[in-house]
Amino acid sequence: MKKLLTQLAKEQFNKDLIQCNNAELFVLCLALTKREIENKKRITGNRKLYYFSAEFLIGKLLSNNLINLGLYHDIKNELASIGKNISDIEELENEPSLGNGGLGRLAACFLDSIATLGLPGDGIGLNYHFGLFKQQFNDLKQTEEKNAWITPQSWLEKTTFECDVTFKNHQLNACLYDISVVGYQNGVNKLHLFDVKTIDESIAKSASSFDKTAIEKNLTLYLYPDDSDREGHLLRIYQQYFMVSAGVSYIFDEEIKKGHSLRKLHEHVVIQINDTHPTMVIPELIRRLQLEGISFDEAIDIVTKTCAYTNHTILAEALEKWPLTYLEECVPQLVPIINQLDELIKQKFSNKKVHIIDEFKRVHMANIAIHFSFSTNGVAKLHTDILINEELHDFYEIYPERFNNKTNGITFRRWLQFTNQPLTAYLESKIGNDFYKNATALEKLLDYQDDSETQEVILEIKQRSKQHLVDYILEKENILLHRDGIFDIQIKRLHEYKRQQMNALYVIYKYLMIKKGHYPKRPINIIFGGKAAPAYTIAKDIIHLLLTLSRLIENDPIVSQHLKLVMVENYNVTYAEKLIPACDVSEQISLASKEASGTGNMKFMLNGAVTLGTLDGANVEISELVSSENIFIFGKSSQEVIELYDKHSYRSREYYEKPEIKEIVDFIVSDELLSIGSHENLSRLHHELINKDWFMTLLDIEDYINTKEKVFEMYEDRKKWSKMMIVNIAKAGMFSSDRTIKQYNDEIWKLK
Ligand code: 26Q
Repeated sequence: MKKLLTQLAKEQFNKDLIQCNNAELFVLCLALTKREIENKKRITGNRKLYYFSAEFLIGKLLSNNLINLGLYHDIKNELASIGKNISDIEELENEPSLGNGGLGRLAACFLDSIATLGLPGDGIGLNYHFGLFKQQFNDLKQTEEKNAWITPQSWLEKTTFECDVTFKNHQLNACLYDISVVGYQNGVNKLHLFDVKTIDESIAKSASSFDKTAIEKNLTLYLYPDDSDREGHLLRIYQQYFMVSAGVSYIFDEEIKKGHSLRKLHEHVVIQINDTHPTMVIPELIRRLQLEGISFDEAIDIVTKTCAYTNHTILAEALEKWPLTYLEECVPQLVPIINQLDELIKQKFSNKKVHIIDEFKRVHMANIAIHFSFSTNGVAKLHTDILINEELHDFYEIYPERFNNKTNGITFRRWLQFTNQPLTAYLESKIGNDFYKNATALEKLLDYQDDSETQEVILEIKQRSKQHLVDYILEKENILLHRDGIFDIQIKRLHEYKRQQMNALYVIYKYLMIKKGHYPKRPINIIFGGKAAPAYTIAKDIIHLLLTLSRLIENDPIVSQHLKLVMVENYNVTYAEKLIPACDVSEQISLASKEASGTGNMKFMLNGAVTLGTLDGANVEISELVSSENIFIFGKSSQEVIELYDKHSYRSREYYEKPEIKEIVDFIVSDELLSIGSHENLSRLHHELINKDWFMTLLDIEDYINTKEKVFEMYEDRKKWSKMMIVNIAKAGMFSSDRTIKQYNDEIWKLK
């Protein structure tokens, strides 16, 4: 065994390894990893990608970096030799929560795959001093705390890069921190996180209260502060412009150092715009190229050939539209350019839906991104089809060749090799190690789907993961789950379209059944995790309902023998890593047409969970791959849902009037729940479901309950269930982000 840490302990602390405490061991692991990364080659090439994103939800990096460096098992064993568990050392790292959810985590998986494939590609983002808020539950309600993560032990590397970013009334000095992104058995790219030199952490009072006008002190303090007021919107514009302007300075610097002419930017540089948040890079690039003596027309041509845009949502409220007056107030230098772009488009096209500035003088960021980039992609087949046929159809008619699909993926280094080491080792023993480099090699496992021994081992591995999770949740949440029960998990941001409320209604259904003496064959554990945006009232009401139900069940000595509900506190990447390996049933129950892709669905499948879902986002592709015997699909189709919206014909009350549904929905405001929870929250949610239900919970509730009952019945055929698990694992290869990135590169980036 290599004695890597032992030697370092002597050098750094003049101690034997065994004399080091966990904090010192953590420092040693970090020092070792950083040194190894420094010795890796920087990935280079003649054409380079810059992935611009307001979010990079990278999660803890120690173990991930060790895996990619090929050192994880050596270090784990060396620690074990002195009686230490590597997971106790991992614990000491703060998680950088520099993202909200799917979009930010996708960016992190992509960076891992880009480096793993040896492609020259850096991330461009912001160094938020406080990540997404820390969620706490008080009085069965979510409260938000600020979430600091930067310490001397963080992965940030201070660089010497500096540039000025100009706003209307100030000029800010940008500085740059890098985080190295090491590929699996490959070289290093960088995640560049820009920061403001004059940032002042002391003005951060709580999770969202601070002086929002002192830009020079607060610009990079928080990831997307609560945007319910005008100041919040302005701050977001400042953040976005700061990121793209500093990013352009960085790119120009690199290009000039390489001796490239900025006239040929598109030959050497490709910029991927991750949702609309970095769209100001387009007018900013045009402005900066003009400052270099390039004409407006030529600048447009260069920029259009350099930029590519990814759309992650079709929810109208998530498409950014900034009032022109806000841009005038923050970044007046962009306004003439945006006006010129708008005129250009208005001359060419009379269709108002493709205009950049609308009649209310709002700037449609997605419209800029589509007109002035060479590629627009959706993130799953169904999502791209909906963009092409519905949401962006008018653009598709203008630029059919620009539209393309890139179904999302996840990095198997983190979501299999790291999170599920027993499964990984077993897979390797069965089918060899090809799948590390070529994920579709997992299909070899299909040969074993009917093999009793394989089926048994797969079930045993799952059982061990469940036991770990039971221990962890008991410690963290003080709830004892049924170790031999079914583990049904829904983890994702709280949003009405994701329909956590529908799962809650199932819990009520089951609770009432148990109360009537109909006990399930086996205990059921229903687990939730997720944060609600601080200003999203209904999402917070749903959390309150879940916490109230959980308390009701815990207080009931009979029901709790058969049913458990836990809403875990502060769900984040680290928590996901503990939950996913233990899951039996993966809840992917969004209203069809609303979830662009989902990526949790892929992580669960890879870890041997079976999906209970609607035909939405990437569930459609999962379902095609595993075929209908190995997935549970329910609910109305996206076409039916789109039609209901078009015709304005959905009335939740009509569904509510059905006695079975009424009984369940009315339980939200029953004496039992009101004696524990808050009248205000519960009755608001109850009212919302009956009178609005914009995301059609009651439309699918019956089908959902019936299908879920079928799932739990099927679970009792342990052989058959294990076969389903095996097929799901075997077919997950398609969802490796290595595949996704290869497609981005072959079809969009063309890096050499
Ligand atoms: C918009 C305007 C103003 C302020 C904030 C925003 C904003 C912030 C974050 C809009 C959207 C987001 C995040 C979106 C997101 O995470 N989308 C998810 O992206 C995943 C990766 O493609 C998909 O798998 C999910 O389906 C999609 O919901």
